[in-house]
Amino acid sequence: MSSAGALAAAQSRPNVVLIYADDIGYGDLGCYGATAVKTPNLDRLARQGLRFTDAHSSSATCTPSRYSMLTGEYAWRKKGTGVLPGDARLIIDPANLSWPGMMKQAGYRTGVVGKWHLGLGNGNLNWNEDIKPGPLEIGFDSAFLMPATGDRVPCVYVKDRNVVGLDPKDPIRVDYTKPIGDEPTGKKNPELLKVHPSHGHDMAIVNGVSRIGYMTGGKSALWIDEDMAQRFVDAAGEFIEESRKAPFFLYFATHDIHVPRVPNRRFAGKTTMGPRGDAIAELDWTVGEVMKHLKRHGLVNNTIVMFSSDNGPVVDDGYKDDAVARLGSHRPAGKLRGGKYSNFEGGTRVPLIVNWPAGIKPGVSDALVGQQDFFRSFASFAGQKLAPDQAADSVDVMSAILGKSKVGRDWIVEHSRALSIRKGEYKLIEANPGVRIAANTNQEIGSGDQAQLYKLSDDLGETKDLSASMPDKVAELSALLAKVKQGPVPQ
Ligand code: NG6
Ligand code: CA
Repeated sequence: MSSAGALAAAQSRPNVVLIYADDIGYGDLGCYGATAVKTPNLDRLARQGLRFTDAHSSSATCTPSRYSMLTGEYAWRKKGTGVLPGDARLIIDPANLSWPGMMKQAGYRTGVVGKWHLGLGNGNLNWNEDIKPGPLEIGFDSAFLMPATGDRVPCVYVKDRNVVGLDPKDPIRVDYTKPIGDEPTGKKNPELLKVHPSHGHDMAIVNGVSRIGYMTGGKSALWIDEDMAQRFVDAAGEFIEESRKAPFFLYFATHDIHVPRVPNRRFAGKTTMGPRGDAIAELDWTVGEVMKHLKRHGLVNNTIVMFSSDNGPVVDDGYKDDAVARLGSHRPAGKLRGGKYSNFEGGTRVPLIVNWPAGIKPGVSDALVGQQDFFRSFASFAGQKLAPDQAADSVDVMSAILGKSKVGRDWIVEHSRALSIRKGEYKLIEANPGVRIAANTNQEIGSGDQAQLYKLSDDLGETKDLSASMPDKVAELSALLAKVKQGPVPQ
């Protein structure tokens, strides 16, 4: 296609905005059954769009889910894709086409705002110079990032390739192995903290919150947790404004509701659940603000807005923020067992809402879809051909995403400490001996000395292990899982 032809084709295409929340569970939103927190903006998006009941992040933690989603390759195939420290190198190979790179080829303007957590640079990064490779090298035209997580240093924003607001006379240093100089730490100086750790998180202190990792310098660039949601909304607004004439793809990854949960003052006390509930209220506000930005430019009708989460919920993830004490009857994973870090469904089955007034009829879909499928699905939607070895674990489920088909994937692999496989009504969790409940987070890992088998159609809560009575099913699913482990199996 000529470039003018490509442009004309692109102009008839809807924009794509993915709002990717952090640690939001299957039961954390009103539209998925929560009553202890109000999520009117998300509920509206769901009511006027398609709400999925069986959508999955690829993993039960952040980095691998994001890696799989952006590359279309299961993260567990590649070493070094576990939860990353804030000084990790970029784990996505710029030589391979990624989801944003494909969107760019299809004529979209591409941007990322928010949590990255996929590493930056090539190792030994100097935060005071140009930061690369990073999102701009894998196909994003613009970036406004939190480099890793809210609980990991460096606690600064990066715009495109530079730390925002950095004073060159006060350079940033980051170390994940030892304290730098005699800077205060959460461990030595708890009197300086406004939010205290419950486990880990006792290193560098920034904004009265101790984090993972040590940093010094960059004082003028340090973030203020309470302002973070606003900063991200503003950056998303800027990107939408700059891109309003082109079709655009925005990957907007919120910090909410990851720890430390320090929402803006205006959300404090919005729920009876303390900061975890208030962070959900802030997340819902964020969604409303993004919609307002789209509305201001008349873009709501022709934008596909998707909302999902990188992994299931966790209550105590390392800070004393009252989340356990004030949970009440709220069930963060809804009817599912387990949550973040778990091989039970609560680990990866997450909310997915897809809203496109011009193209999607409102409803509920039970189709099985994975976030790693977005890449191939949107490639087919945008008319981009992918070779079989590109995005090799990604399945084209676009007709399910658009509500034209009730059927998504045939089977899916879920990843936490071990792998699980889902096919039809059954789910197999491979044998993975070890503690059943993680000591600090009190999360059920899904471990077991033998493989476990559940029939989800009768037993969504995974309470009855059928492995002993159904050896043939165990063998069938184990064989499929073994095959997928060896390499991508198309479906
Ligand atoms: C864990 C952290 C937890 C969280 C998680 C990653 C400790 C004790 N716990 O190691 O707080 O940061 O990593 O979360 O440090 S994720 O959603 O980014 O995967
Ligand atoms: Ca997460």
